Amino acid sequence: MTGRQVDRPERTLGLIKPDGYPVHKEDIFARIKTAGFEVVCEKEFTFDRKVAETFYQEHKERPFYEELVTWMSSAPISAFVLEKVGAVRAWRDLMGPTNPQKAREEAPDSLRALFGSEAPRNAVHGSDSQQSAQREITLLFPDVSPVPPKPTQIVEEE
Ligand code: RTP
Ligand code: MG
Repeated sequence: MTGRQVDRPERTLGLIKPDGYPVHKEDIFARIKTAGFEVVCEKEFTFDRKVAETFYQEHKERPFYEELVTWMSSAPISAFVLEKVGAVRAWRDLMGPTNPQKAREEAPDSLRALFGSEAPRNAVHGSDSQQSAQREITLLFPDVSPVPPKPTQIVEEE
């Protein structure tokens, strides 16, 4: 027997960026719930600049890095951990393409199409891989497990 492929839940990190928070928070969370995510935890805070630099370290050499870090640490945002089977991909699909204009053309129901304005102001962030999700969750929610707890095993007595 080859064994059955079981789709296990995973966790991802989402942000509502300064252009989306607080005005679109309610609408965004309504869509998150409709899409079947469990919201594991959520907090509202303003990025310390140093933490924002660490959060976006993969973009350090990119021309937009300084502007991005300055913008992201300029005002309160919402951060949350989402759980679902295939959560990383599912949350990125719900967000839509990075550029809101492209999102409106290609994925008009996506969050960035609906709530983003003009690049780089695209309302939401999502981890781009399970590895990024674990790094980002650990950075912003040190007390929260970046992976779902293992299901309790029920041992049947003979
Ligand atoms: P995110 O990390 O926010 O979920 O977005 P993403 O993966 O779709 O895009 P990424 O390449 O990781 O870029 C991070 C954020 O930087 C801003 N950006 N500005 N001016 C520009 O050319 C530019 N490119 C990206 C966006 O806010 C993007 O979400
Ligand atoms: Mg990214």
